[in-house]
Amino acid sequence: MDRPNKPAALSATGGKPDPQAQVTISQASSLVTAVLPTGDSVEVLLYGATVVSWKDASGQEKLFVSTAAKTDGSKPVRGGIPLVFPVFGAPPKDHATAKLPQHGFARNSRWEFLGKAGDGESESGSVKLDFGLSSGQLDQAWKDKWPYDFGLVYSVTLSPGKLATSLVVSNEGEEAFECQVLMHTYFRVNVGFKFLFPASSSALSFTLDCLTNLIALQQDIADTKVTGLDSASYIDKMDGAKVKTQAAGGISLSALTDCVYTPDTPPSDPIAIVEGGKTTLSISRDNMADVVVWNPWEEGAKGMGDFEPKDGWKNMICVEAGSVRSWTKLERGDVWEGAQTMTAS
Ligand code: TA6
Repeated sequence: MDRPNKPAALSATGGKPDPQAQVTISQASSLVTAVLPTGDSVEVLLYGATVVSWKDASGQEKLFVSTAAKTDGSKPVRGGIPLVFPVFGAPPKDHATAKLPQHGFARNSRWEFLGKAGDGESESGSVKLDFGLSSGQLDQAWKDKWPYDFGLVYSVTLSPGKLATSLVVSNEGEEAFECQVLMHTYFRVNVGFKFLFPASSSALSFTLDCLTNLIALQQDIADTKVTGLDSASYIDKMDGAKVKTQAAGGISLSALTDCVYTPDTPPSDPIAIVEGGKTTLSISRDNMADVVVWNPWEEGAKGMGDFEPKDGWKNMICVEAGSVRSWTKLERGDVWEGAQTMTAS
């Protein structure tokens, strides 16, 4: 007899024996997992349709998830890719979203798994997982705070070395509404070591130099840059929301950073995360003009009960694609779509 809650293996091609992706859903944790024949994998929690893991073929995790993150629905997941809708940040007092919590309700609602791409709907060797959230299935508590008829379809597409996420927002009602969308991606900054060959002559000093270099050169956020935003206008939320222009040479972080960039280059131009001089990830956008760069730093991490380990801020950076600096107004029947493609180098 089958053991209870045994994950049901759902072949992405209707059970035909082929090397395509394997998709499983575990009813207990409502977690959808897809694994490609290459070994690349993605895990999506139905709670918030939150991507909580993206690994490349070697099994290297690309996303940061706090070890104290709640995944039981008691609060939004601290890490992965929380979805921000219909409002980014603290809602304005004089706006229709005023009664909603920071970042809206999408990341703390239960979505439904709509299924996986069948044959022909995705490039070979990739798999598309679709998730849905609509006003019809929204908790009454949220509906009371934001009474509009909407539909969301969130697609997570895994292909070798890439993960794409796209959101389609539709106005299903008679009344127009305004919204903001953001994919609040927490990227891992991998702890690693840069070895610098010491120029020492004697064996003893060579050994000492090696040790010194080893200790001194641990890579973390201090060795990380974000490129592709040079000369972009940005709002510095840590400096009175002043509007500034990004200097050339990329963005290095040395303190709590919370900036909303609106580059005037095409969204398809990649934003890159560069660790120790090597590009490890690039993000291209579609129809999402803004990019938020955030790191809570030591003080921010200390202040978040669900942020662990407390020095984890050294090994993560949020680079968040979104449409947040203005409102998108959807009239009856209007549809909006925004997407990001993350490519591991
Ligand atoms: O995206 C950056 C930000 O808006 C920061 O201001 C910080 O609040 C972060 O999101 C996390 O917000 P949360 O509501 O998840 O604690």
